Amino acid sequence: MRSPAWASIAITAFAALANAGTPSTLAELCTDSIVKAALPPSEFIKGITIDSDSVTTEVVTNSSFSSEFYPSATIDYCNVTFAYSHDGIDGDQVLLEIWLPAPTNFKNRWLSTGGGGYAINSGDQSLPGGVMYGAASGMTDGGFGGFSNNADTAMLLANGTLNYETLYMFAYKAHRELSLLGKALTRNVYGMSDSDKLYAYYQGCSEGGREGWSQVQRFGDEWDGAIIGAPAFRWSFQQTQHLYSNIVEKTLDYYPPPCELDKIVNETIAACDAMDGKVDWVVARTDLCLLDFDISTIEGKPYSCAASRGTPAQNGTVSAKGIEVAKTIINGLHDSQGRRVYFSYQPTAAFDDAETQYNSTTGQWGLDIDQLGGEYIALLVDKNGTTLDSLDGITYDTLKDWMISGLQEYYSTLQTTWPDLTPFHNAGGKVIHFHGDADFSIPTAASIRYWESVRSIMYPNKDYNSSAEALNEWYRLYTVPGAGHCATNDAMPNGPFPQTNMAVMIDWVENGVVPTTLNATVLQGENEGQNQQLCAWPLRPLWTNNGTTMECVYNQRSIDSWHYDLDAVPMPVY
Ligand SMILES: *[C@@H]1O[C@H](CO)[C@@H](O)[C@H](O)[C@H]1NC(C)=O
Ligand SMILES: *[C@@H]1O[C@H](CO)[C@@H](O)[C@H](O)[C@H]1NC(C)=O
Ligand SMILES: *[C@@H]1O[C@H](CO)[C@@H](O)[C@H](O)[C@H]1NC(C)=O
Ligand SMILES: *[C@@H]1O[C@H](CO)[C@@H](O)[C@H](O)[C@H]1NC(C)=O
Ligand SMILES: *[C@@H]1O[C@H](CO)[C@@H](O)[C@H](O)[C@H]1NC(C)=O
Ligand SMILES: *[C@@H]1O[C@H](CO)[C@@H](O)[C@H](O)[C@H]1NC(C)=O
Ligand SMILES: *[C@@H]1O[C@H](CO)[C@@H](O)[C@H](O)[C@H]1NC(C)=O
Ligand SMILES: *[C@@H]1O[C@H](CO)[C@@H](O)[C@H](O)[C@H]1NC(C)=O
Ligand SMILES: *[C@@H]1O[C@H](CO)[C@@H](O)[C@H](O)[C@H]1NC(C)=O
Ligand SMILES: *[C@@H]1O[C@H](CO)[C@@H](O)[C@H](O)[C@H]1NC(C)=O
Ligand SMILES: [Ca+2]
Repeated sequence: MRSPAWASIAITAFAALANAGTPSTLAELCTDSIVKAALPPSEFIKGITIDSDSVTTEVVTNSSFSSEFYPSATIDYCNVTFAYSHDGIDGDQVLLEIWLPAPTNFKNRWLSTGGGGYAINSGDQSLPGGVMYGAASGMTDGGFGGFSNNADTAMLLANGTLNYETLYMFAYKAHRELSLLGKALTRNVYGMSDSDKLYAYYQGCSEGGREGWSQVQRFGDEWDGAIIGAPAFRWSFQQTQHLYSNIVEKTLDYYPPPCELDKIVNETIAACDAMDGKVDWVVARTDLCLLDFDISTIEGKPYSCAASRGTPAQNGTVSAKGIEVAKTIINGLHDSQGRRVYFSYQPTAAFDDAETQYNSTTGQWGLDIDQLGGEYIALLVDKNGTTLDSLDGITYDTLKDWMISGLQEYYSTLQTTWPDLTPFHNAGGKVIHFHGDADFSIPTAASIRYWESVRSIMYPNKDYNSSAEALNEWYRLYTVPGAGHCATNDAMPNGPFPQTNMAVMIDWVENGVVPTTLNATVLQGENEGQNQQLCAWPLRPLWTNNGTTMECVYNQRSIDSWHYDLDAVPMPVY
């Protein structure tokens, strides 16, 4: 299905315009009439009507952007927006915003971009990362009522009634429509012929990473390359585990002052820094840290934090209870029979989910229900709101039940861990997948588990090393030393971040340059600007020669530490 019938319909419809001459400047290209003429016809996707009167165009020049996801750049583009609707749904309207580079800068590339949390786009933040590489770049509002409306605001029609169109749009349908419509418009507006190759890329992190996988898993032959950071997939497990830290606190009846947990993180970094062979206040081997460092040794160390907005100054010594809370969180969710349900963040990750709140009346720290975890339960399990007011009666076994019932209820929509990527692979697609080693919102092991699922499902007859090698030819996973959730980390400022992924992906797809290691840059601190390379799983980084040479090594013990037997779940969890 690479060249469906509608492609030639669209090209024919555009012929009149092409004859009149393809626009050669941004100003010529960026008019309502040119864009209207380049829209694909309404029958292009069955059940979709494009509102050609809704087209807006605006030339934007000399616009500067900086981001951790692309190098700083100043760009010119045409800002195009238009609306379409799904036939048979009253009042339905979906908005697309597409930034078109000037014709002389266009390099036959399309980029789809995603969102974060319950957002399906990142506003103006992601589109520059395509335009600067000559890609027409697009985002969608998902039909949720505007680009700044998140899916959660449209998910309930009434209490008890889920909006299934919103669910499916958020899960994968909106991105499918964005890429089909965006690519067709791009081909037409730049006068590309049927035989011209339009390279199709995806870039997104967190929920945006899940959205990327939703496309790669279902519409594999639509993509040449997907850049996916820390994806929020395995949805029912991922969202529910946000509440695990709270239930640990409740079960152990101890609500640590934030400063105490901060101290545990700092001492863990100090203790594990050198395990990677380089003393640089970056823990590149959180696997060895998990295996070889016992955080009990931190008990009794004094901590002190100044007062800041809403929180008083905190002084004390790390308590046995504080250590027990931290250890139980790192150990991951187990049910009442001691069987493993899920896994947790790596040591050195901040304890964000365990954040407590101060009661100035009592002078005590108490429960602060994690917003993302609470929202999943209120919105998609209870279906009657977006916040959870209480965790009364909730136990480790309740969390297990929510993970398993959610696996079933959202298997075909939000779960997003379908492990057979054969169509994508057969079409020549490439994936760069990365995940911060100190991610405090999505466990790093969540990404490792998925890569391993794809490996074992797609190469069932090969041994570990040969299947890993085969998968790495087209899907590579890198952990990012010191990085937090889809970002650099102030607690380990000397860590690298892969800022040039789009350039690396283009080199891989279009020039065959395999990213054996992933290009990364230190983006803050005293070594700002320094280049570092990230190892591809299952190899792990190890510095030698007093921290001057990095190698990517095979270490069975480390690899094994990332693999979990979820024996409390009576189903495969990919
Ligand atoms: C482009 O923007 C920069 C600052 O962002 C400004 O210094 C420069 O004059 C602008 N150039 C043009 C042609 O507008
Ligand atoms: C693009 O155009 C739309 C519609 O006019 C507008 O709402 C949006 O703010 C514009 N975006 C930029 C970055 O100019
Ligand atoms: C659901 O109920 C809550 C409070 O009971 C109310 O605030 C909210 O607006 C209701 N949501 C919808 C979609 O009706
Ligand atoms: C942890 O280290 C950071 C610097 O990386 C510092 O700002 C913070 O105060 C430390 N926290 C504690 C509790 O010592
Ligand atoms: C906490 O200790 C610091 C010194 O580390 C001191 O300046 C501060 O007054 C103490 N605060 C409280 C509330 O005891
Ligand atoms: C603080 O504690 C008091 C006394 O137990 C209680 O009445 C109040 O609701 C608490 N405040 C918050 C914000 O939890
Ligand atoms: C939402 O539904 C749950 C489960 O039925 C119920 O326990 C809870 O009280 C409801 N919350 C609201 C605000 O209606
Ligand atoms: C896999 O390859 C590594 C070297 O890359 C080697 O050390 C290891 O023994 C191999 N494992 C097996 C099972 O062959
Ligand atoms: C790799 O990153 C460095 C900065 O660390 C940058 O100068 C270089 O252009 C990048 N390489 C690619 C292929 O983007
Ligand atoms: C190792 O490197 C550190 C700084 O990175 C330096 O202080 C130390 O002298 C070096 N040791 C040797 C033996 O070269
Ligand atoms: Ca180190």
